[in-house]
Amino acid sequence: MEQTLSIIKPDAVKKGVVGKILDRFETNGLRIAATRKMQLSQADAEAFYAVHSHRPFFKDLVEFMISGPVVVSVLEGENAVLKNRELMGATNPKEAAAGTIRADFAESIDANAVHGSDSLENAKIEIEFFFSKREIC
Ligand code: IDP
Ligand code: MG
Repeated sequence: MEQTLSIIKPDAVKKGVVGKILDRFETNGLRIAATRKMQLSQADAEAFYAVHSHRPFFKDLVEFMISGPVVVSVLEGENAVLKNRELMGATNPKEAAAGTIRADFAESIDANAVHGSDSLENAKIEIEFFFSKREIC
């Protein structure tokens, strides 16, 4: 049993597809162990995406992530990290496989609807960034 962190990004929250995206997780064997809607601060977004701080798109990424509320969730299930990445589809929605969340709900590589942890190690760090132990059940 694994846990992974999901973020429904501001573009998808604005579009009103939070329920549709959470349904994809539940329908595909990922249980919602914790979830919260919140507005990230600039410091939150910079800290969360610190690994990308040297990338040319970092400033735009932070600006986008604070442009409106997000929905953060802990997803739990067998192979949850990889399963969530498969459900999400490729980073660039134009390259995302048909039927994936990004293919169906995202417009561009900047506004690409969802974040998902890319490894079990990063999942642990990202979950701790957003949730206390007693919020995950
Ligand atoms: P991921 O979200 O599929 O794991 P990462 O490479 O970890 O992709 O990048 C984090 C986020 O940064 C992406 O989801 C996307 O929003 C943004 N991003 C990545 N590459 C680019 C780019 O080349 N231009 C603009 N934004 C990018
Ligand atoms: Mg990533």
